[in-house]
Amino acid sequence: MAVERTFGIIKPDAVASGFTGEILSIIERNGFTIVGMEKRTINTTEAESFYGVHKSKPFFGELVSYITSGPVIVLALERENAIQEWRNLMGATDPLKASVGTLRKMFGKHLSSNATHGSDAPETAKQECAFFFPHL
Ligand code: 3AN
Repeated sequence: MAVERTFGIIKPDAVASGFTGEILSIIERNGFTIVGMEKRTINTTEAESFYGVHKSKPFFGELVSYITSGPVIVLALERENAIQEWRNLMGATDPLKASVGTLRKMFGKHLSSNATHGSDAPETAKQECAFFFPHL
């Protein structure tokens, strides 16, 4: 299987709790190469655009205010089958439902503060990587 690229975020709750190093270490142990990484704060305009697909959802406002609430780590990750493997490593969206050993189980707090984000398909991986890493 060919090497694939995906996009990830270590979200504000996980960064604020001091889990950045541990999460990066788990990412590397799971065979991902970090090809892009930046610590930055996402502004409201960027968040509304990034989460545009969720605009009509009742939790959109919560999502935007949360992701802009503090520094995050944005990541471009490569490995074979990266998109699915990164989602497997993150676990279910709701940390309470995530399997043991997944990042959201270990580091997530609840549905909105769920520690990490990951692209869900090849098109979104491409868009999200281009959004945060236009030079890659
Ligand atoms: P995932 O990030 O697992 O692909 P999505 O795309 O369904 O999940 O949702 C995007 C983000 O919106 C999730 N990461 C989560 O933080 C948040 N979210 C999803 N459902 C809810 C909800 N019912 N209430 C609050 N936040 C939610």
